[in-house]
Amino acid sequence: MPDHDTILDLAVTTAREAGALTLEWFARFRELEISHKGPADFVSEADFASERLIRERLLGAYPDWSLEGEEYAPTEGSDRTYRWLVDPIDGTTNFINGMDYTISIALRRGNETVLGALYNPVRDEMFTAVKGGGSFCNGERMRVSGQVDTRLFAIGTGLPTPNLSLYPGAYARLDAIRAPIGAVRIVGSAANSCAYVALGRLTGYFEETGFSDTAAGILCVEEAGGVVTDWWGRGPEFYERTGTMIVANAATHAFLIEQLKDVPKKG
Ligand code: LIP
Repeated sequence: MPDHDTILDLAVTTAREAGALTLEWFARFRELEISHKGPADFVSEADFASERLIRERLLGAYPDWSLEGEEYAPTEGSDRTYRWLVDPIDGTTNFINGMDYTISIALRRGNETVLGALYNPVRDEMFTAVKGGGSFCNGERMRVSGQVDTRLFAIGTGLPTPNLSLYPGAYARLDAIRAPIGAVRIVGSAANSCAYVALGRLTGYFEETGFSDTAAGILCVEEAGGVVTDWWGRGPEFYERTGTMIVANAATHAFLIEQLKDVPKKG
């Protein structure tokens, strides 16, 4: 088993390569207006190409490990201990509108995330984390915000697309947090939102979304001193399955648990 730094280097190089590849589509997003292709085809070409590249690099280096991505059926390796979780483009709606998206790669050993690389090619920001080794943005150590004043909280969330109606309570939750805080922000990529919490740009973030989008981001937040639970304050055995999660500094986390408790929820 190679050391974590060696594996992280591979994840970082791979995320950068996938970033460069997807930027070629991203740069042409205005062509969608005149293209015969719909937005779904446009983004899925980029998504598939990104995941193919990531699969080749990661499984090429560690052929016995498993890999679960968003676009292809999972690959089950002979070594069941290690599993990559990949989102080749997180923030596809942002992507087709020319806004920030991310590429997320996390490595799981059994039930824990041991390292992750999360890359925003638009801003050229690389977020990395190793369990017990801290989390970094372009090599600089990250710490969650120290903000404790509710009036200055900046809280990220997401409004799922499409079929918002399948997510009851989305607007009620916005309403529940709106009044006392400084700002609500929809970053448009769950992974990037987690990274922004780790960096202190957001004091917290909550959403119901896929775990493969957020596994690397969650480790970044934990390693930056943040709190991660589901909407009921419960641990990974719940939020990894349901995707309902809060990642935040301690003060924002306590605020969100309290404010969201009476709003209709799934999970
Ligand atoms: C999406 C996100 C978006 C979130 C959605 C979904 P996709 O992922 O990152 O921010 O609101 O719930 O998870 O579909 O772009 O990979």
